[in-house]
Amino acid sequence: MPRALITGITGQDGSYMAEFLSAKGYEVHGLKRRSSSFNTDRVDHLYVDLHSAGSTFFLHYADLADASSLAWCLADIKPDEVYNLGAQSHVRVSFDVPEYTSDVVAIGAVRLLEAIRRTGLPCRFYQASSSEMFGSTPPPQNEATPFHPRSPYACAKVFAHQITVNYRESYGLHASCGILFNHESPRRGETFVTRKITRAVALIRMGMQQTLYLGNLDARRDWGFAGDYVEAMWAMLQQDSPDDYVIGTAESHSVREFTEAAFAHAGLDWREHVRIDPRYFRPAEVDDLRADASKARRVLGWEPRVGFQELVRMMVDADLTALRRKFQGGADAMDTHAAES
Ligand code: NAP
Ligand code: F7E
Repeated sequence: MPRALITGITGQDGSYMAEFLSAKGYEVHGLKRRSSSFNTDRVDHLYVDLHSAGSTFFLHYADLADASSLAWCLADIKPDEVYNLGAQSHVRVSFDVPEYTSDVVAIGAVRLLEAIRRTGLPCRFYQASSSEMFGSTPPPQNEATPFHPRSPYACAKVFAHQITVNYRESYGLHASCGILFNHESPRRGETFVTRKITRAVALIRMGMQQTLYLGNLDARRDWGFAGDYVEAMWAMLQQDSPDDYVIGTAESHSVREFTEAAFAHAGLDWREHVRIDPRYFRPAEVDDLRADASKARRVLGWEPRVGFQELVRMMVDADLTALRRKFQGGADAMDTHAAES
């Protein structure tokens, strides 16, 4: 039974990755952070009581900011494949906590790579690189496009990307980077723009909210479905040689277009509900991202299955269903997290 270790298993991608690998017959291990409240909602359905026989899903306490915890986990688990998906992944927040973001995203990757090198494990390594690294370089962006990062998050991702390439070249590690464009799902964190919109649409549709405050509506992103993208990550580690791949849909839409589509799907006119709040503007913006993922199509045989309209519908429907279920279940109200970014 192949064994995988996933950092960031409690996040959006980590949860889809864990499901995907479990279905392929892997023993799946994930690193989780100690938190004062439960942070395993996205993977709780995979958990089987450790006391029952045949469990193939395991969580371990560790942190990308804590090198010894990573080294111990690696030595203990001895994975065949390591997926480094853990990160402070919010671009706007990275302007508020640049040092922490750099520590976890950039130095966290070195800690993990160094632990692999020093333990001498013959495992394959996946690094979650980001289209944010392209920043202000115009689209379409592919593996040869120069990086021009526009945030502390993106700068840290460039470092993590380059150090992964460096460990591959220096030590012969089977280490690959997936340069993934934005990918979303009903499990997307509530403060990323797509989920913020679809969640607000559900609340407005149910008469529980009137107004949605957003920032820059002109920014354009290449939005795909997270469930499709974890398959590309896995495919990279199945290749004989490690390499780097751009993953995206090759289609871009503005935040305004996403907003319009999401409200329309719920029978609402977005102009009646959306207001601009400059506090959601960023000190430096990334205007336009659109992937040229032809290498992934050619080498990995990977293509996205879910398109833009289907993604919007999926997310709005999921938020409406969750809200209705919560109310039918008798809860007081849907949690309306105050700290949106
Ligand atoms: P996400 O939902 O924000 O999940 C991030 C994960 O990292 C969570 O499990 C989080 O744990 C964990 N984490 C945060 N700080 C950590 C630390 N100090 N030590 C260990 N784990 C830590 O992000 P995602 O959307 O799944 O993205 C997965 C990866 O792909 C990230 O590296 C992200 O930067 C990158 N990426 C994402 C996209 C995208 O569009 N989604 C595109 C390109 C690249 P908690 O649950 O405890 O917070
Ligand atoms: O912003 C604009 C905002 O926060 C998208 C991460 O997964 O993808 C993600 O980073 C756009 C930006 O994602 C609001 O200015 C307008 O132009 O959903 P987002 P992101 O910054 O693209 C990349 C590939 C990653 O690697 C990251 O980890 O939407 N926008 N109004 C807003 N954004 C937010 N969050 N909130 C607003 O109110």
